[in-house]
Parts: sequence; structure tokens; C-alpha cells
Amino acid sequence: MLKELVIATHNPGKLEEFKELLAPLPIAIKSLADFPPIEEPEENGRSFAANARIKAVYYAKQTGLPCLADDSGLEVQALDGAPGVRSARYAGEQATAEENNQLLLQNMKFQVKRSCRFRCALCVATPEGRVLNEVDGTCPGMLLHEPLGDGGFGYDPLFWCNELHKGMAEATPEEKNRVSHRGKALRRLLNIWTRRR
Ligand code: ITT
Repeated sequence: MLKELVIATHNPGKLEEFKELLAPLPIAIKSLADFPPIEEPEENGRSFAANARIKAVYYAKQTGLPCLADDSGLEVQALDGAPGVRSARYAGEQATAEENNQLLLQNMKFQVKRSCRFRCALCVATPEGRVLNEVDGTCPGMLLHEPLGDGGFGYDPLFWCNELHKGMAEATPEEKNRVSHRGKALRRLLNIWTRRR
């Protein structure tokens, strides 16, 4: 298993979840805040996996340490998978979570079919730019008609989690990590790492 790992994200919500999930492991966890500012790469991949790979390889080269990158988002069935890979920028390049959520509610106003899912792709890369691992995870749910709960981040207030039978923003961090797309993907990664030892 790796001794040091940089969690390559600027999203504080993601970072907190990773720190909690990785805490039991003997790995020194760093974040991008431990390095001088690094310009962000262009996330122009057509899939979550492609974007996770772009970020992991780029930040591993920039930091000189192995990096774990996450690309994730919400896919709404009635919108043909949107916001999808554009989840962070759904309402515009610099959009806030609040603005993204408002636009999504507006676009779903007259929709009865409200199935959706969170997806997460993870990639681990070395400073030489070699991809070590790629895994993913999915979390099924329903899009709510109005925000519910005050936990989590991003689209959590609009997401009814089928597995928890409650709103994602109503869940404790432990509950969310148990069923979330990110929790599932990370456990897959940890299984791969521990099988190799
Ligand atoms: P980094 O690229 O720096 O990791 P980002 O926020 O730009 O940060 P993404 O490009 O992967 O990350 O965009 C993911 C967006 O999808 C994120 O901004 C949230 O709005 C949403 N999202 C992802 N995981 C989520 C979760 O667990 N709960 C709620 N929303 C989530």
C-alpha cells in the first residue's frame, strides 16, 4: 500500500469524506492545500473516468507524489443523464451549488419521472504519470421537489437516497459514506490495495 497520498480536489466536501474514509489506514494524507497554488487542469473528458484520470495524472506530476482524484456528479434519467460530467458547472462556469440546484429544480419542474443517481470515478496516479488504479461507484435515488436537510454538499439537499430511505442532506457523515457513490468507489480501491499486500 502507498505510504503517502495527495487527495487532489478543491472541493472541501469531497476532501472531508475522503479524510474520514481513509483515516483508519496507515497512509499520510495530504491535500492540495499543503502545496503552493497549482493551476487547475482542463476537465474536458466525456466521462467521469476520463476526467478523474486527467486530474490524477496532472496533480501527481505537479506535486511529485501519488495522487487520488475524484470526478463525480449527478445523472438525472429524465434529463438524459444531465448534469453528468457538467455537474459542477451546470448553471455556468463559476456557478455555486445553490445556483446549480435551482436550475436543476427548474428544469425538472413538470417532470414526474425523478430517478437519478450519483456517480463517482476515482483514479490513482504516480508522479511519473502512470495510472495505478481506476474504480467507480454509484448511488441510486430520486430527485426531490425542494431542498431537504442541511448536511452534505452540492446536490445532496435535492437527493432522496433509496438505500438510506432519507434525504442525503439529512444523513450523518457515517451514513452517507456507507452508501454513497464515493464510499463505494473508495472501498473498491481499498479492497484492491489490501488484496495486493
Ligand atoms: P474537484 O474537480 O477539484 O475535485 P469539483 O467540485 O469541481 O472539485 P467535479 O468536477 O467532480 O468536482 O464536480 C462534481 C460536482 O458534482 C460537485 O461540484 C457537486 O456539485 C456534485 N457532487 C459530486 N459528489 C457529490 C456528493 O457526494 N453530493 C452532492 N453533490 C455531489
